Amino acid sequence: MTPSIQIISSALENIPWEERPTGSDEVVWRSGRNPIITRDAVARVNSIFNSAVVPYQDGFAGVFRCDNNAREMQIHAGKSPDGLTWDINSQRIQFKYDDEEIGRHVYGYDPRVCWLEDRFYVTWCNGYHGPTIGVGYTYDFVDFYQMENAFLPFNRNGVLFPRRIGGKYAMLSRPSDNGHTPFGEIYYSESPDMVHWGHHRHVMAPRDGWQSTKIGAGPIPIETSEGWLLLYHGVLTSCNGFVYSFGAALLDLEQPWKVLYRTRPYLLHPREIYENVGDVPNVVFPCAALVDAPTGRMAIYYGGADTVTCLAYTYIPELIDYLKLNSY
Ligand code: BMA
Repeated sequence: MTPSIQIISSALENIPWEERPTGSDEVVWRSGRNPIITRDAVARVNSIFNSAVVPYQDGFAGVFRCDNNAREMQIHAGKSPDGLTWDINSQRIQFKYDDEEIGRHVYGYDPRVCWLEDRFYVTWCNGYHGPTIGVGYTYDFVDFYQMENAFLPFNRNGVLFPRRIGGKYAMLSRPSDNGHTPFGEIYYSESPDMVHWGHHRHVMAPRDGWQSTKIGAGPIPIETSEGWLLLYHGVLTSCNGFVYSFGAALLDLEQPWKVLYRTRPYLLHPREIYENVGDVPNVVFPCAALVDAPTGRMAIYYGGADTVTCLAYTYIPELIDYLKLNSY
């Protein structure tokens, strides 16, 4: 193992954690408690999946994708003492906004949450004449404020970096179409003010196998001495439709559009019943990761089969070693 890997992040002693099962040699392993969140957590919802979790006060807070029983896609706030048992609001987040044109709710899904400077920013796939990247923020997971959409439609998977890079805010995104998008590459954009985005750079395209159709950024990138550690989903088109797996990449710290390493094999692939059976079969879709820097532990929150929320674990130094040895 590379002994000198530094993880530039805080300690999180109460990170949800289960050791790798005896006999397993997996670099990423599933929680034995999966799925950790099901539709039963909120009355009259169809599914709770593709959701984002962060440390908050003595516990955790999150923004959850809850599709309701009219199959409307909405995001709800929640809190938890331990990251496992969640109290999720029964009402969707009602953003406060200055401009009705942008704030009018159409749909919202696949949130990410990023602590940046002085607040928690939320990015999500926001309906505005098609999907694009909504941006908002909260200080307390009670009041949420909506800003301008980052991009024109059509775009998905907007993921902020947790600090400015070269003095600018930075975001990954995945330009798409208005449907189920049979293509998709990851781009990098900068902003001086979180409103105006430009200086767009290409990061990664699909390759082969599990990531041959499209790819998209997952959780907020984690800063390490080896580069930004990015988990990303990749899609294969099978005879039976899309299959969503996830892998990892290391991006250059100051020029994150430069990919240093990228996993050829997937890290996690739909194989358990809660990943293979649901509203959309064969999907694992990561949207958040918690990190305890002193131990290197990482807890990954991912959606299973567009129906439930699950947890998986890894040790970051082991993951980085694996990534370097199994890169293109
Ligand atoms: C993507 C998004 C995700 C979903 C995935 C699989 O396009 O809509 O929310 O998990 O498809 O259906």
